[in-house]
Amino acid sequence: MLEEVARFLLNKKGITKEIKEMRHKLYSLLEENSYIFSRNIKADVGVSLTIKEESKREDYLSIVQANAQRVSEALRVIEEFGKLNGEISEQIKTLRFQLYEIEKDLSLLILPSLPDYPLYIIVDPEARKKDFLSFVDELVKNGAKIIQLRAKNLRDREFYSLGKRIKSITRGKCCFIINDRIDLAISLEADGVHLGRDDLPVKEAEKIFPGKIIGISCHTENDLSIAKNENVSYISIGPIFETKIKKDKKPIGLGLIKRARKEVALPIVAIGGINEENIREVFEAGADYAAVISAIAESKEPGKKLRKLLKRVTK
Ligand code: TZP
Ligand code: MG
Repeated sequence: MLEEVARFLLNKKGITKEIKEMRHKLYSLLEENSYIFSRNIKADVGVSLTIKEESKREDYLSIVQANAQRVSEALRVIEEFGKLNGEISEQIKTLRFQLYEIEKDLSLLILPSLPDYPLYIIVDPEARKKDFLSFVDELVKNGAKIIQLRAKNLRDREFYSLGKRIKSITRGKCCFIINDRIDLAISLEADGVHLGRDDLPVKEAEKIFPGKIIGISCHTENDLSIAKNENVSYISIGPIFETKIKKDKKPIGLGLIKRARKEVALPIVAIGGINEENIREVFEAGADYAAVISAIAESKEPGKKLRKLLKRVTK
């Protein structure tokens, strides 16, 4: 099943090959040890046992998770029985750990992801008071690939109509994310939502906004360990540097990005006080994306500013 997902759904040669090799290795280990002959379908009392959850899966991600779980349980059983005759057990254990990596890689490939483009631009009408829509338009014309609409103080109707206009500017050109408001993300048919620690839990968001990008904010080590176990497309970490947008939040520096890079496979978006001078530091620390508000919103030539920031991290 995992091989089919990698091969036919994701079209990924590398991971398909890895799973195939793993399968062959397992067969040869089992054959060498005559395990295959212990199988007896007719007399197997487990054949007719199915549990309700097995007959329904919500999405591809749950198929991968359920099947990886089955493979892992099967390997565990062989590993235990294998202890009776020595070395096969260790080899099966290696396969089991390899399986965990495969499950993680497949899950990441299945979750919808942010475009492969280092700038995550947050547009906020409070940070850019004049010509807001032409400002957004200029960013898209200058190649922006990720735009998040953040509007903490707009009423629903205003948020919605602003969102509609941004949706039409970004359509087909740029990934459009909504901050905080999953209800508006749904009604605007955005590509994703960014949730803070006080917003709807990811598990609930997944149910009502399936197959979409869900990102969450992390400020502490604890946030990070929670995020590790959630089906999110990315995590944001910050504020990294001093920022006037969140004056009440103390900057956390680059440490959490470095730790996250070692501990989680999820894409990392660095945020907070990022500008031309310091943008390289966040990528050097391990971030995959830099999110910016003021650096671009306060520029007289936002398109030019975007290109300058991009140049700092791509040359
Ligand atoms: N979350 C953490 S810092 C921040 C948010 C929304 C503000 C980022 O704005 P700026 O102007 O790029 O510092
Ligand atoms: Mg928020």
